Amino acid sequence: MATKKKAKKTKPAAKKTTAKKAVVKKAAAKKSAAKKPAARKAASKKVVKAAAKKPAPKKAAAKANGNGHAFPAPSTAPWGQAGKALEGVRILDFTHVQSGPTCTQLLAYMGADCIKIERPGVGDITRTQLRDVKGQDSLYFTMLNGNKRSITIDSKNKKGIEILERLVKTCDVLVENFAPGALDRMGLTFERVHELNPRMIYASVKGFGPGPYEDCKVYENIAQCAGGSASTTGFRDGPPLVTGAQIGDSGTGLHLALGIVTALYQRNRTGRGQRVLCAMQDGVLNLCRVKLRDQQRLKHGPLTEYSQFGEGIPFGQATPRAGNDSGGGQPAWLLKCKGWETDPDAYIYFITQAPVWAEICDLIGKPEWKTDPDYATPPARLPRLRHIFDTIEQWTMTKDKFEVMDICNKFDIPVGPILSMKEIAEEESLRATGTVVEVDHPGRGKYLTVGNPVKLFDSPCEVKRSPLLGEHTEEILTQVLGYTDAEVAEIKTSGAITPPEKPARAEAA
Ligand code: CAO
Repeated sequence: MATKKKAKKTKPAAKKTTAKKAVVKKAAAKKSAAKKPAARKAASKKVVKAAAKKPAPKKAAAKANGNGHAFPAPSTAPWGQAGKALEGVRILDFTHVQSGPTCTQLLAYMGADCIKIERPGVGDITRTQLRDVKGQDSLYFTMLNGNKRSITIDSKNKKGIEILERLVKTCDVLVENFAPGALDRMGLTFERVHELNPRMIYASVKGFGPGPYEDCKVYENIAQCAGGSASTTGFRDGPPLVTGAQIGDSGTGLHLALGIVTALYQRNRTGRGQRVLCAMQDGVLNLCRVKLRDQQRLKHGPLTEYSQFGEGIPFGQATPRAGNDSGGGQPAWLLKCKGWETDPDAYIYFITQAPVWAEICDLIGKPEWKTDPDYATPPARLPRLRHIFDTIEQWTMTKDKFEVMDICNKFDIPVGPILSMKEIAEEESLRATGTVVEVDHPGRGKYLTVGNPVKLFDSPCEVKRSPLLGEHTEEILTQVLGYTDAEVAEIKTSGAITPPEKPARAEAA
């Protein structure tokens, strides 16, 4: 009984929303009633309908609220003490590997209660991948699953499905990134989930959207290749290259997070959830938008900001690889700095921004370029970029990358040092802002993770360690789902939350 009571307590989302609706209705009713005394007696529902039809009350609301919507009065709580942005949102996190976990970790950072479902005895495959500490959860896992709770459920066990369906009823968002069809095979089709909980937002990452490849499994680099990134990365005379930034996985996770919060926002109005789908190919292409821009520009002549133009090399049919060219309207290149012979990261990215051209000329000892017609204007410089950057490099090679940065910043010349991961890990300013965070883990000890890169000033982020496999199973069964102790004991013998007798196939790479 006690546990059931607790379970009821832990359903704030639905209650809050209903309460919020009531406030909205009441506010609208008040305004409407002020104009039309006859309506005063009407039920708040009717008043809202009337407000929608008649322009006068709408105007009144707009006057009061700026854009015509009724909102709660601004909180008087001090900044950061009015609750987290996504407090009250509960997520059924059926994600694994990288793309899905990136999304749900971010939502958990924003305050959502993220319940990660893992296979008993196995868990997310990344727990054991690329292990650095024997027998402990890997950094691959721990850095993508902070701020979450873990429950083990065998989704192929009858009782397991029953527990999952109970979770569906109490969550706001289901996030998954299984291979196409896997969730359907568990019986958790969108239709079934929507039937159980019409408010559920059902969010998926897949490799490809509907089309010829929709059934394919996809990993990071496949998405980079299929989304246009690889063909436009690297040097012209070399093969396509994948990038270190995980734009296929983490990039798509970010897109999905935006889709989810947008769907939550729409649900406030419609009362119903919806499907949200992010295909990794689409996510990568979205990040490569400027390269599709260049593809279309090719029809109208050479891409003059690409160094291949200055080198007199003709363009082909497709956007070429641009090496370290800027990709924007301000020519730029990567230049060696002092120590480059031994330090692989002794480089600086140097942008010859037009408004500071005169300062650049003075700095590198070429004041005559300020007035020389071959160098004085951006179009004149385009065919000579190679020579210009070689000359600037003669100057940067006399200083280390931080000296170049300091000197150039004084003149507002945009430059950026190549920072190694070692330098980033040790960078104090990133620690100070919570972008790099050290957390303590009971198994592996202290480790660094990337905190919330999005800073919300009224929803500060506290980064917590990742959960151990099944660490919160009992807590979730009793406190969230309301199972009694006797029922939990029964669940324990059903095989729904414990590994099957025959160990699952070892999947770690
Ligand atoms: N209990 C029981 N079974 C479970 C379970 C649980 N709690 N959780 C997962 N499973 C099962 C699934 O039901 C599925 O079984 P069936 O195929 O028999 O139905 C199985 O585990 C494996 O799912 P999967 O096919 O998704 O996993 P995989 O390792 O073979 O493939 C990946 C991995 C990433 C290629 C695939 O999931 C995928 O393409 N996902 C979509 C794209 C994506 O997110 N890619 C990014 C990955 S990060 O680089």
